[in-house]
Amino acid sequence: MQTVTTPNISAELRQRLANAKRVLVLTGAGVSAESGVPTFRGGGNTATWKGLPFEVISSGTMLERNLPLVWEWFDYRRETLRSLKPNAAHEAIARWQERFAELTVVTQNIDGLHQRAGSRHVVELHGNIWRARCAVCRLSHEIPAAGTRPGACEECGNALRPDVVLFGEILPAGAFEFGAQRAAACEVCFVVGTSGLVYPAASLPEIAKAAGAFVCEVNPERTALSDRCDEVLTGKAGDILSAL
Ligand code: BJW
Ligand code: ZN
Repeated sequence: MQTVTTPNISAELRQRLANAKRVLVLTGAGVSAESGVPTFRGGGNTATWKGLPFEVISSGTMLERNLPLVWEWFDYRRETLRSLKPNAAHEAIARWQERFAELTVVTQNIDGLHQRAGSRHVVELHGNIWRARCAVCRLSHEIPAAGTRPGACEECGNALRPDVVLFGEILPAGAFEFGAQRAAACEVCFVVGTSGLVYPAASLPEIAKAAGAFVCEVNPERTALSDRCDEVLTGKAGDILSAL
C-alpha cells in the first residue's frame, strides 16, 4: 500500500488561502516530474543529449549554428512526451480555477501538460514544444502529436524553428510582463517544482514578495528561492497540491 504523508501546512497559509482572491502559481519542470518528464537539473535524463549539456543544445547560439541538430533534440523530446499524461499536481492546479477568483498559472514548462489537465490561459514563459514558428515572419504552426512536423512556413516558405525560448533568447512579447503584473497583485504566490535558477522567471516570486504576497514553495529539495519564501512545503508537488 502506498503511504502519502500529509504535508505540514501552517495555520497562516490555510488562513491566507481561505481569504485569497488572487493567487499566482509559478511552475517548473518538477511539476511534470511525476508524469515522467525528466527535469533539467538534479537528476533525470535531460541534462545531456548526445554528449551535449542541455545549456549548449538548448541555446540560441546552437540554433544559429545548427538548426537541424536542435530540431533533432526537440523531436526526441516530443517523442518522449507523446505518451505522458498530466499528474495530480497539474490536476490540482486546474481545479484551483474554480476556487480562486483570479488564478494565474505561469509556467516555464514547454510540455503543454497544464493545458491538458484543464488549465486555461496558461502563461508560457518558455514557449511550447508542440508548436513551431517561422524564423522569419514568426507565424506559429501546430505540430501534431501524431504525424510529421511541418517542414517550412506555410506563409513565406522560410525555415521553421521550435517555438521555445532557448538560453540567450528573449521571452515571448508580453508574457513575462503579464506574469509580473499578476505577481505584483497576487495575495498568495506558489513556486512549484522549479530550481529558481533561470531568469527572468525566477524573479516573479521576488516581485510577489516585494508587493506583499505570501510566497510558498513546493519542492522535495531546497532551491535558490527557498530562503526568500514565507513557507516551504517539502515534498512532491502531486502529494502537496492535492492535500492543499
Ligand atoms: C519536484 C519534483 C516533484 C523534482 N515535485 N518538485 C540574470 C542573471 C544571470 C543570468 C541571466 C539573468 N537574466 C537572464 C539571464 C540569462 C539566462 C539565465 O537565466 N541564466 C541562468 C541559468 C544563470 N536567461 C535567459 O537566457 C532567458 N532569456 C533572457 O533573459 O533574455 C534576455 C537576456 C539574454 C541574455 C542575457 C541576459 C538577458 C531565457 C531562458 C530560457 C530558458 N530555457 C530553458 C530551455 C527551454 C527549452 C528546452 O526545454 O530545452 O527552459 S532552460 C531550462 O531551465 C528550461 C526550464 O524552463 C528552465 C527552468 O528550469 P526548472 O523548471 O526550474 O527545472 P529544473 O530542472 O532546474 O528544476 C526542477 C526542480 O523540480 C528541482 O528544484 C527539483 O527539486 C524539483 N522537483 N521532482 C516538485 N515531484
Ligand atoms: Zn514565415
